[in-house]
Amino acid sequence: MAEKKYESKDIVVLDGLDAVRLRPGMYIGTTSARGYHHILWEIVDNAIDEISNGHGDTIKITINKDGSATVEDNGRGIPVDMHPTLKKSGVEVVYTTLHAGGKFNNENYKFSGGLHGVGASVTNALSKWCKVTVNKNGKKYFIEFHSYEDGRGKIHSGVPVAPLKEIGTSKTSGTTVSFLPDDRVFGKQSFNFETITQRARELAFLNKGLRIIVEDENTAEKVDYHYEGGIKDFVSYLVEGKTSLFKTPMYFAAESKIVDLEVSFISTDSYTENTFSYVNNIPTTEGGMHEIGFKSALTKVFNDYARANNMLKEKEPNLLGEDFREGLVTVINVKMSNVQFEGQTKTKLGNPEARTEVEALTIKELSNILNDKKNASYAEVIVNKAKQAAKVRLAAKKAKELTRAKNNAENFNLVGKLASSTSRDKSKSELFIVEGDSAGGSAKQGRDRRYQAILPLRGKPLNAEKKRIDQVLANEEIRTIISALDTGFGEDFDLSSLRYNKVIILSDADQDGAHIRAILCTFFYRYMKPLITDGHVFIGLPPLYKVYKKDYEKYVYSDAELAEAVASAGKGYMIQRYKGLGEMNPEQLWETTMDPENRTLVQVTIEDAARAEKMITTLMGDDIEGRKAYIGEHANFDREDTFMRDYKKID
Ligand code: TSJ
Repeated sequence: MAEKKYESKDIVVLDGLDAVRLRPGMYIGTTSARGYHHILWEIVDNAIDEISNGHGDTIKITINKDGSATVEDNGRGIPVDMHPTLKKSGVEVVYTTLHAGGKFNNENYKFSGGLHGVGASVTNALSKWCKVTVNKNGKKYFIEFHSYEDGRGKIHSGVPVAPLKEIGTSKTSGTTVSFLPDDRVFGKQSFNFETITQRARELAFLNKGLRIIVEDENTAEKVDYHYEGGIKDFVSYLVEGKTSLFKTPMYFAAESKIVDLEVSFISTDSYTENTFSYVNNIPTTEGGMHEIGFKSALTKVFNDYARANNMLKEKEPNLLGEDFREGLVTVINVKMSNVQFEGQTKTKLGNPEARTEVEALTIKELSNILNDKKNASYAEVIVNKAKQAAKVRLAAKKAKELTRAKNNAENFNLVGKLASSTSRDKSKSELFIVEGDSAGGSAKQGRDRRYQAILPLRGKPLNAEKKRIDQVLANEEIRTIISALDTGFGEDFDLSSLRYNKVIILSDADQDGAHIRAILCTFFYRYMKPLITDGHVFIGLPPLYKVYKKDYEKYVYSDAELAEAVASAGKGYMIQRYKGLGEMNPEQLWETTMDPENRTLVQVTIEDAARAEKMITTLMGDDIEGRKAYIGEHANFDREDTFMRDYKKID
């Protein structure tokens, strides 16, 4: 057989948009719910760029009845004139050319973000249709794009139905875009109001003055976010329910050729620090150069202040950064060009110039603020708290050494409490932390002892949010958990020594149970964060009811399911309600809650640190009313139970 010749004419050049369709993951990461919303944020980003550069002030996002979304701004309107070389209108260029748009041109916009900066054309390529209306120059213009199948199995993506057309007059200016994500790409999905409002609120905080409205036409739900204080309001929002040591958050803004910087922080009576940083509206969860620059400036300015005001004696050593940051809640908002993201999740700012710029600007602004006698109380609160923190730091170091020695001695004590598993295979092994001795006993008898270890918890472990590390360690339940996991904690935490692949919290379906879950998750979040971020923490769901009669038995996990079970049971059924795990015998507990074949586990994940933070504060902080309301609303412990956002249901 003759070899087929491979010639230039055989090389397929994929049209830009068709390439997007072929490999959507390359452009939007995933076609899951996250990707589905990503194509919305691509559009919203464009509107935000226009507004943050001084044109317009309002964005409206609408979830329409047909599943499409509409984004509208009151900016200048996308340019409608003919592109000189491409012979298309500006709108058409933006929508059919990868990486086109004002945001790729530094002359139009000083800095411009975009989640990944792929542009509106990606949204167009992955939509069934896309309609753009531009109000500009007293006129109204319209263009529609569609993705269609040509009858030979090929899908043509994001093709204009007709060139841009003038369709009327207009007294306003702005851009309106509607699009329907294509189910041939995304499957059957829909826009989620909560997901959209959460991010919309964050964007409103990060872009002072921006008004962003979100409406769901299906439910008539509507929110309207607008923060004149910007990230200062963000900080106040984050510490609602905490005890603040300042009247209002500290705030400064500064600009240079390289960065626009905005910082706000407040001191609270908590013992942990929380920094939320953003670059071009993107959360930098892994931190990076801007955070490092801010932190070293903060340490320098406050140490200088303490020395100058005789709060640190000559022979006393400087306080550490961590001392000053104890209890501090900080938001850092940076805008800059040519950002480089690094790190495991590409959320760490790598640009070295961000470090030097943020450091220099912070030193200048913060020193100015502290030099003003009016602000003396801010500085004093922080320095005094830092001095206290330094004292405790030294005490904690001693306590830690002590605990290490003690824990070794107590390991035999642990033997009595922990029923270990027999297999050495870590990947299959699970640790159940079980509320109460009686449920613990049932779990020990009912388990698969090869892979399942049981640790019964007697009292409530203490609230990690409110305690210093030495007090946390003084608690026996917490020490028992640390010993059982074998990972160490805090800075010494070492995930590779983790003895169990899954750590499963089993507590009762009542408020006490919810509280225990919250306490344990808070402890893990504060002192063993990778345990959560690496997906090792789960919540086991026990049944709420058993519906049964002769020859029929069904366990029911939520009130919603109960009616169904009753209906399928027919006449003469009985209902047993389980108030606690302790009411189940070992076989029942195994069957309903522990057996990997039958059980439902919910994975605890933290996608959004700011939100998890807020939730933990509400659950664990001083705001008892807020906590009650929260638990009442969310922790009724059926299958939708949410302690932190984005539980993933597994098993
Ligand atoms: F993503 C998008 F392109 F579809 C889109 C763009 C979606 C939405 C809702 C808004 C926008 C958008 C773009 N709003 N405003 C603008 N502005 C411009 O594109 C623009 C306008 C005028 C000039 C100028 O130099 O006169 C320059 C630009 C980039």
